[in-house]
Amino acid sequence: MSGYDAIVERYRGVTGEAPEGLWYAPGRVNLIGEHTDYNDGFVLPFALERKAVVAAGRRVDGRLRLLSLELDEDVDLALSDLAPGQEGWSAYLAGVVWALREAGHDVGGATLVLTSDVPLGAGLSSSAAIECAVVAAYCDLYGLDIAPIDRAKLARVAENAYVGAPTGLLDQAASTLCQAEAGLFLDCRSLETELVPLPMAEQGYEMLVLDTKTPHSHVDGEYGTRRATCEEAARLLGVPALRDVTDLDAALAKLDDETMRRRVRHVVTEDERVLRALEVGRSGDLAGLAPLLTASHASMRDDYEITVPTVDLAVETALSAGALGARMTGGGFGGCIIALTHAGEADGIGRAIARSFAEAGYATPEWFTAVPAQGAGRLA
Ligand code: GAF
Repeated sequence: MSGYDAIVERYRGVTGEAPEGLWYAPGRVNLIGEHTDYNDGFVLPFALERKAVVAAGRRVDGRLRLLSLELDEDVDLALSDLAPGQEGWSAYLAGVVWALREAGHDVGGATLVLTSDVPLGAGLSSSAAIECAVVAAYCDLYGLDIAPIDRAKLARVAENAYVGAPTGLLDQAASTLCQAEAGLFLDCRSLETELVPLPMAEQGYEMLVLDTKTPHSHVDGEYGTRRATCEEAARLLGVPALRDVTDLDAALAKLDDETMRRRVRHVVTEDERVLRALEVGRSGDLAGLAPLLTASHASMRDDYEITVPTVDLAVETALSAGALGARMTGGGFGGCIIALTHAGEADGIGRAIARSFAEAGYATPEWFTAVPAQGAGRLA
């Protein structure tokens, strides 16, 4: 039985009926633009073929019944009891329903059966995929006319206010707005977007995504600390956000704290790298992305200090094994790297990294080749 048949069966098992539909939303890799979103800056992610899928149908009894295929768990909540602070996987679903109701949408209960093949805690937006799939389901089930960017914002409210992770808009925007065969350039202040064609196969490239198996989380303190330092730096510099720093040297000269200076340098140079990546995408020759990826990694390692030894070893090994450019992707402190390789070489580079991990005594990594996929929608 496929995963989707299994969620339909599970839905039938608890309600006695077929679901009203199946909705999905993908995980993502961020090609470039890390920790720039909450600084009002620029990001350039693309969606993965791996996705969260919900079998869903409305309920009239004011309850939310949430089931997870992989975790084999069953949560039954009254809509009137939904409140921030809920823990565990079900908070990502319940948080969306709470956010919709808080925003004034007149939505009732539902039964939602979830399956997902986005690896958890790997920095590939497994949580945003769940949230955005539930937003897509609820919009169709309850006839809500909500623009895609506003759907992403609602999903982010679930993540920030209900789950309690102080993230930016990157993940939910990617999961909702991405299109197949393209990256999504997003200006996180104006919310303007541009689709950036990524014809990797056509140009003889592949994108390796390798999970270091070092788990990462947004709910712990490091993410919030980075964010708070950026906000304090912007305050000291007298700008609304670090995106507004136009003269990096002058800004650094105004700051006394060395850690803060490094954080600012990362954010400002990373924004520049995203804009250069956008130019590369517009020019149509993807080779120009490679040095930007590697420079982004160095900046995350040395200035933002969000990489860890497994991630650094994976990037170093990828580059010495022939990758054209490589970087950690996502929030950091573990998770995945991406590497731009010549076509046919990604798997061998994955194996080279696995060997170097074995020598270093690290867990065995997992990897796949990513193709830019379509954002959230209805499956059936
Ligand atoms: C996580 C967050 F959820 C995003 O908002 C973003 O800040 C990212 O880390 C770092 O670029 O994925």
